Amino acid sequence: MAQAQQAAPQGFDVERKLPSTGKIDSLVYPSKTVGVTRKALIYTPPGYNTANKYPVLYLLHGIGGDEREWFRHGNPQVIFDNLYAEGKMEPMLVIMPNGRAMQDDRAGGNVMAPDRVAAFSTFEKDLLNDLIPFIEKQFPVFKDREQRAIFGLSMGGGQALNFGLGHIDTFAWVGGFSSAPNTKMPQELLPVPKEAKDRLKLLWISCGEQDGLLNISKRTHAYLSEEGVPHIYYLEPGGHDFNVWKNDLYHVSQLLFKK
Ligand code: FER
Repeated sequence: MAQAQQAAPQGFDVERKLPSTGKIDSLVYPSKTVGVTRKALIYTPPGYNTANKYPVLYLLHGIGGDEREWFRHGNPQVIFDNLYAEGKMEPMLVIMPNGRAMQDDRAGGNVMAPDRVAAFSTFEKDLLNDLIPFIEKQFPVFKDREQRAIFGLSMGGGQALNFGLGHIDTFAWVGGFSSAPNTKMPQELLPVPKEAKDRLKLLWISCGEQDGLLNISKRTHAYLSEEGVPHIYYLEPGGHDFNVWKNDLYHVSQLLFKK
C-alpha cells in the first residue's frame, strides 16, 4: 500500500455552495446488548436513492465524545460534500454510532471511570449483533465484507483496530486515527498476520507527531511491518485533536471502496 499523504488542501472542510449535497440525520436502533434504544448519526451521499445499494463506513468517536462528536467538531458532512463535488469519493453511507455501550452513554463527567471505559469494549457486541443488522435491514446497503469499513479516532481508533482486525470476516477496510491505549497489543490484535495480508483492502494507522499516544500507533506499525502486513502508516504534524482527524478523514474517504 502507498505511503506519504500530503496535508488536505485548504478549504477541504469549508462549506461551499454546491448544487447537490448529502444529508446528515439521526437514527435510533434497538440494542439487545445494552437493553435500550441507542442513537447514531447517518450521512447519506448526494443523490442518495433507495433503489441503489451502498457500502457502509462505521466511523467512531473518542473517549470524550458520543455519536455527535464527529458532527460537532469535524464537519464530516462538509468534507464529504466537497469530495463528492470533486468526484473523489465513492457513494457510501456513513454511520456514526455511540461507542460507549451502556445505558447512560452520554459524554461528560469522569469519562475515564472504569465502567465507562469498559463500555467501549462492550460496543463490539452492540455493533456486530445490533447496529450492523439494523442498518442492513433498514437501509439499502451491501452486506459483504468488502463493502464494510470501520474507522475511528483515539478510543474509537482502538475500537476500529480491535474489532476490525478481530473480525476480518466482517470488515475489509480498517483503520485507526491516533489510536488510544485500548488498542490491543500487536500479538493479540493480529495473531494471524496472514489473514490480514490476504484479505484486507486497506489497513490504515495514522497519528499526529506531537500526540502523547503516538507510541500506540508506532508499536502497531512496527509489528505490521515485521510481519509484512501491507498498511498505510501516516504521521502528520499535530497533536491529539480534530485538525489531525479531519485531515485523516479527508484522506481515508477517498480510498474507501475503490478498486
Ligand atoms: C488513556 C488515554 C487516552 C485511555 C484512553 C484515552 C483508556 C483516550 C483518549 C481519547 O479517546 O481521546 O489512558 O485509557
